[in-house]
Amino acid sequence: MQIGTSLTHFLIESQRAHKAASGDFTLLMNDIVSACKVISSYVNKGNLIGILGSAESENIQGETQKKLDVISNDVFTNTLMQGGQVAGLASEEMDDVYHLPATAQRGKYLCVYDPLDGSSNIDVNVTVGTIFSVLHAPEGVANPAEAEFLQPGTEQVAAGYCIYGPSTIMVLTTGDGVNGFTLDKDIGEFMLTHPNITIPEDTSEFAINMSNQRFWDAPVKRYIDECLIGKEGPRGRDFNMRWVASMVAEVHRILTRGGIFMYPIDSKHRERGGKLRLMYEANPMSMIVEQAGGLSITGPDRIMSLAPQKLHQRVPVILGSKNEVQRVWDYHKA
Ligand code: P6P
Repeated sequence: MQIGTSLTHFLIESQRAHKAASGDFTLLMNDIVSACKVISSYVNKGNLIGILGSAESENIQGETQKKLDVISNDVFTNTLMQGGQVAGLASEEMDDVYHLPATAQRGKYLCVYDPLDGSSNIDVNVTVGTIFSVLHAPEGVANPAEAEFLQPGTEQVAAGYCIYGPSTIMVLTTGDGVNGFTLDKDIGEFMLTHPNITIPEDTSEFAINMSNQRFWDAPVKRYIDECLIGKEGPRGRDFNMRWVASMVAEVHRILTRGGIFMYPIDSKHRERGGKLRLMYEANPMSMIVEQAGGLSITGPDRIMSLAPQKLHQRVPVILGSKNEVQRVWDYHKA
């Protein structure tokens, strides 16, 4: 579809292409779009309406919740609950799966989300985003339990994020490529601006939190050391580094110009299994990256093949340009 198509039109055309489609997914996506527009508005207003800073509460991760974390979670949860297209919800900000009120209409999807990823950046006005993953709900189950959410990434119906940066951009895949839509706030519509996104297979830019260097395992130490040696070493070229501490910003940069993002296992996070969460960070971002021609691994394994054990399970994440991630994968097999 050509640049300038609205996301609404794009979804309707996509529905038409799937003859059997009931339209329920289109309605769910419209709910997600509505929630992200509201979150974008709150994020952009920030302290003008006094919503930055701490909510004086903690989530299951033991992280202090920012006011905007809680507000974003409420917006996303209530919008999808009222939209009638889901049978259950789960969020980084809610300890347990969310059961809809008895009177609420149920639908055939589950949605798992990080309503405001990178929120530690909110107070310093750095880019944050919403990450979401859509799964099939089990037939005829009024209140799906945690077990029904624990589906491997390969089972995702759709995945996406909305990045709240200089522009608000919705990036979405339903398993048939990746497309990006920029919010035109004058008309309140997301417009197709990044059709058929593909990640360059090679890169000279890595993203990792270097302060954890002494905790890394040997394969990651080897890879980063070679990048740092640059053209005098085995890579034969110099590398650049970025670290925003906002996964949505890192992934969007990689989709736009290539790169490799690494939050590997390390001795500091080994007990917890890693830093990032499988169900609402690693899996949706892995679907997007793979659909855009990249790779996404834990180090030894493909992330989307993992069988989830717990809703808030953490995993190591190494994703991005195919040839760089493959090199790290090979170092883990060496
Ligand atoms: P660190 C944000 O809290 C997050 O979950 C990801 O968005 C980001 O990539 C990572 O953690 C940043 O971690 O240890 O650098 O603060």
